[in-house]
Formats: sequence, structure tokens, C-alpha cells
Amino acid sequence: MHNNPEKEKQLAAKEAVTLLKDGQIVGLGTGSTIFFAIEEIGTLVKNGLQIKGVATSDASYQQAIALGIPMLNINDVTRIDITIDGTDEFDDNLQLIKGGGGALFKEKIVASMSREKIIIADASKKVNALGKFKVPIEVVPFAVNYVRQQLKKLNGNGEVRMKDGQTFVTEQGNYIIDGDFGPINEPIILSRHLNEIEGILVHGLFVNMADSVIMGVHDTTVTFT
Ligand code: ABF
Repeated sequence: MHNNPEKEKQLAAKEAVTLLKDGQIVGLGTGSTIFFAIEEIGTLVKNGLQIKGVATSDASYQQAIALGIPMLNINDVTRIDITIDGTDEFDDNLQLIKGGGGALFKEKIVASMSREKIIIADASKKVNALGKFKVPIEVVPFAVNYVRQQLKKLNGNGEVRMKDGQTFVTEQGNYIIDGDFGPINEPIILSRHLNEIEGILVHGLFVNMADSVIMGVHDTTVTFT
């Protein structure tokens, strides 16, 4: 039977939103899987679910507002009860590569404030070792060359992300270098090295930042914890 990623994303999204409870502040991730989750949350809110959302991108914010989901500014909350987000890759230890959509900065801040972090994904996101998907690294433009030199010392080769023939610019006004480090068997160590490079605002290795991953596979879901 062939995988159907769109169906798998929908199944994972439907499963994840059953975890939401009245009174919660909910972090809303970004990406096509989360699109389905926000649609589901919109329906739940119309049916009386009392939650408030905090978005990780303009796209997610606009989708939520259009659905009537009450939204809060992240600087007006002291806690986020649960965040549902997507991922580009996850390994057996639930370590993640995120940021393929360019929203990694707000995603990482929202995740860091969240008590519970739920990742939803289609089966294609599960890998034995991270790294087939390049690591998105958000860089302050002034530091692009310096950062690329530092990445080489970590055996990383990175190109500045382009979109529609232009340099991609994040919501923070920065660039993204998509770093190729080959198979990443020690993501915690690489994350620490990247954290020490001046000029990097945030990188897409989300280590120890997932409590569970709900993966759609064929016509069902599997939850990894
Ligand atoms: C987001 O989810 C991004 O970090 C990541 O790029 C995306 C996964 O993509 P999709 O859900 O569209 O497959 O959190």
C-alpha cells in the first residue's frame, strides 16, 4: 500500500487536537501538517472549546484568526500549556530537524515556553539519523560569511536559502543557511557547537524538545514518546 502523506498529516492532526482542554493556552506551529491541526482546532472552538492560541508564524496567525480562534501575543503570556507543531525529520530519540518552512525562531521560542510539546508528522519524517534534511540556520545578514566559515570547521557546508529567485528573509529580517553536516548521530553535540557561533540567531536542531511524536502512517497513527 502506498503512503499518502496528506492523509497521514490529517490523521496525525486529528489525533493531536484531542489532547486540548478548556482553559489552555496552545502554541500553534507552522507548516502544512499544522495547517490541518489549526483547521481542526477552529472546528473545536466553534463547538465550544475554550482555548487561546499563540502563533509561530504570520501564516498560522492569519489562519487561526480567520477561523475565530482567540489569539494572544507571546509577550502577554507567562506560560504555554501545550504546543502542537510539525517537523522536517525526527529520529528514534525524538530529536528533530525543524525550520524547513523558515519559522524556526518563533517555533523554538514557543516550544521553549511550552509545558507539553506535541509533534505531528507523516511517515516520511521518521529517520534513523537526522541530516538528510539540511539543518536550517537563521543568521543575521552581517554574519553570513563568518558563520559559513565556522560551519566548515564543523564539517558543515551551507548555502543561503533562496526563494523565487530572491534571498529568503525570515519574519525577523534574517537569512537562513541550510547546513549539510551529513548524518547527524550526535545532534545534542552539534546543537551545542552551533549555539556557540556568534551571528546564529537560532538553528533547526530541536533537541529534547518533543514529548511525543504522533505520526500518521497509512490509515492510522502511531505515537512515539
Ligand atoms: C514546521 O513544520 C517547520 O519547522 C517544518 O518545516 C514544518 C514541517 O513541514 P510540513 O508540516 O509542512 O511537512 O514546524
